[in-house]
Amino acid sequence: MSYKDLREFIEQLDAIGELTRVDGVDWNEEAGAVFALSKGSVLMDRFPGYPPGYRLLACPILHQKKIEGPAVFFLATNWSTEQRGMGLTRAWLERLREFKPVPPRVVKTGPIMQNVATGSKVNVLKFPVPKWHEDDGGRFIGTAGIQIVRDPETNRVNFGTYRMQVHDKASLGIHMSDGKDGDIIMHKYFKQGKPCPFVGVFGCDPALLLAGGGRTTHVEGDSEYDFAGWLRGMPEEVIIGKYTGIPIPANAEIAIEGEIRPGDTLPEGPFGEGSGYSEVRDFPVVRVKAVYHRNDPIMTGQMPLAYPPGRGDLKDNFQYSALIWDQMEKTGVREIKGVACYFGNRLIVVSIRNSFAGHSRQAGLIASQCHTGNYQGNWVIVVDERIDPTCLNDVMWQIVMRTDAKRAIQVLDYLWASHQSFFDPSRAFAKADYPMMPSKAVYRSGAIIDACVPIEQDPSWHRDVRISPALRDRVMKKFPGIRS
Ligand SMILES: Cc1cc2nc3c(=O)[nH]c(=O)nc-3n(C[C@H](O)[C@H](O)[C@H](O)COP(=O)(O)O)c2cc1C
Ligand SMILES: [Mn+2]
Repeated sequence: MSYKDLREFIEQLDAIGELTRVDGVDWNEEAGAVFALSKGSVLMDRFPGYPPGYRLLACPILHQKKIEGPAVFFLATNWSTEQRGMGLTRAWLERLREFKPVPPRVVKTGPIMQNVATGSKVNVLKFPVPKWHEDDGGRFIGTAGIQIVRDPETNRVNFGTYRMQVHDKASLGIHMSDGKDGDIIMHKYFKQGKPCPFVGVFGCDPALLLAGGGRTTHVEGDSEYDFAGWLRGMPEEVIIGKYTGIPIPANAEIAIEGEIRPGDTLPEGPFGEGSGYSEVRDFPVVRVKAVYHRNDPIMTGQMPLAYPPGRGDLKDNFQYSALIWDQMEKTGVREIKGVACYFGNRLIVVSIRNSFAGHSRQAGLIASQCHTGNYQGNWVIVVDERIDPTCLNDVMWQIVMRTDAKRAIQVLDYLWASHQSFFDPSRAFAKADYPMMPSKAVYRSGAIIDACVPIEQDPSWHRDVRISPALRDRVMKKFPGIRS
């Protein structure tokens, strides 16, 4: 079962009992709290001060913390498996390997053009844009949307999901972390002294959201559009934007065209992030030239939640895990048996059949440095094959019982970080007595815990203490009253 657009997807969510509907929520703090406190996806309507039908779908497609099982993911990807745990990651990895680009199809017009506003009529606050968290510095749109640019050197169309703060009705802050494709492309325009043409889509189908926010890699030439089309099982229909020449999803709900001018920045934030509030910094501004939307538009959005997880099982992010596994194999790491990511990918656990001296270290270094692992991949743990990375209890046992700290831990420095990193070297550099660009000084250290038993260690030393299957069977038969 696929879906043509967000509206069809919402019907499908409803049919499997994954949708809550709430009316009369205030955009100011209430929408965020309603999403955070409710199960799964929430469709909000009748915001005070807004016409009925101007809706918000808060949908945790890429938000593992709020997801009990993968049902919504299966719906969004038009795919499913009975597998769970490491089996689910492996199944998704196999599915990813079937990827064939499904490029978008250009159409003349579509529902997104039902309402068009340009010039002085532009007003992004005609939608009930939420102030998500109590201490956010303003209202944020595009927290689950796609933001599209075109590489001026290769013409490749790129999109990602980046939050946008509403500064005023025609100005939006754009928060692209250093090193994201979107950020790199924007700076190519700036180096040429040109503004960067920009399209923001603030309500769209989940295939686009998964392609945009999923930290996918793309081989040269492919666009996230090709991935979204493949995920959905049919090409995205797109309209070429009048002001930017950028393809806009024809069946999306809300979109804007605009540009980012070199040197045009405004203070952005704070915003509640996965790691806590990210504080105020100067970020580029999109000056909006046109707003398009369907009748009764549905914004898509979501708010990150962050606090210590408590006693429940920590859920692994199988989407990132499969990507890292794939990228590790593509660089030639042998005998990978499992990958599990936690807290996004801030903790990555890899299991391997340790096959030569140096193998476990290679696996750890590549996991920490491949594209999807690199960004915020603060901690990497490598364990032996018999440890299931989706079971953190066993992973901890391996570290505590089977490693020598001095040998196991390798600290790495000057790694890819984000503006939401807890430790921020730019603060230390602010006092430097030579010219600095503090906003560029976003990097971090990281560590690998190589918890594999060293290959040269004789396995007969400290053999596992276990009850053999034969003894177990004998005793269970003889004393059936005991609990197993
Ligand atoms: C809900 C959601 C919100 C996100 N917000 C941001 C953001 O504000 N800034 C950012 O740099 N990345 C954000 N990301 C991550 C990027 O969307 C992701 O890394 C994407 O792959 C970047 O694409 P790019 O490398 O093509 O630029 C978000 C991801 C999700 C799922
Ligand atoms: Mn990209």
